[in-house]
Amino acid sequence: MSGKRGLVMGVANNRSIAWGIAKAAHAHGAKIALTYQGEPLRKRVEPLAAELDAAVVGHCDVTDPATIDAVFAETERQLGGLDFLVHAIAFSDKNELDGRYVDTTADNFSKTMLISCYSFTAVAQRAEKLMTDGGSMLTLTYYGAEKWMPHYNVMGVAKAALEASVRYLAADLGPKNIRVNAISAGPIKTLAASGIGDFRYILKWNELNAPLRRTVTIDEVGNTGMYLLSDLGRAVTGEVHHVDAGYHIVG
Ligand code: 0WD
Repeated sequence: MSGKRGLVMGVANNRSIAWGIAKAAHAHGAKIALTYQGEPLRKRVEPLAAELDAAVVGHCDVTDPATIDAVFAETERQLGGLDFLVHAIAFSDKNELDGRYVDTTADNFSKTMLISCYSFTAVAQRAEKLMTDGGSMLTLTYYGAEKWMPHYNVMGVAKAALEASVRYLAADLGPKNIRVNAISAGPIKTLAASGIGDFRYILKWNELNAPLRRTVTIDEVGNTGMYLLSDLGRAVTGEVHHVDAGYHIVG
């Protein structure tokens, strides 16, 4: 990763998957830029950025396109261009991540799709312009895109669309040597995960049933991210790679 410049979006705190990826990229020599969502997260992200000597390129709320434009302009100013992009952003109304999918409201359906799915396309549009020498884009998904999972509900539908968009983006951007992949991570206790009903039970279930008989860590997701973001994975695009202790083969 030495000499590579990357924008990592979705660090909320030191438990975030995005933080696991940022740490690994830094350890392998990359120059990182981080965004934050809103003032309260700025206070958490700034000290984390300092640990990695990372640039903080501003507030980004993906529902506000002006903030997306602003952080990409700042990234270009501070890093001069981009070699990789990490999108680790998702949101749905907590009240609808419990109970039945059939009760999803139109409002929350649209919001979940916009923040958890379309935002990857929105940031890919901006990143493409900065990846003048090829590049690698990575998003985060979950097994609930492939199979019904308790309480994952509309987020599962959004992740299925996100995985499809990985394939369409990979086809569009491949001729520019820009690769687009996803990591399907096993459950990890983060801020976002705490909104999902019965999450502790889901963790325990994975621990008991995954082939490796355990759950995964943000550092393990980060290390796999290095394969997809670096030249080690230079022939890999349009892929959804499971980092889940093997749960997807049994679940
Ligand atoms: O078990 C898990 N934790 C898994 C997470 C398993 C498989 C996949 N994932 C995915 C999530 O769905 C998400 O896409 O990994 C990605 C990162 O999630 P995370 O690391 O689990 O969660 P967290 O540390 O909370 O980071 C997600 C962040 C937000 O945090 P909060 O908790 O404050 O909502 O996404 C960002 C925000 O920083 N985010 C936004 N960023 C810009 N604009 C927005 C928004 N509108 N909404 C959320």
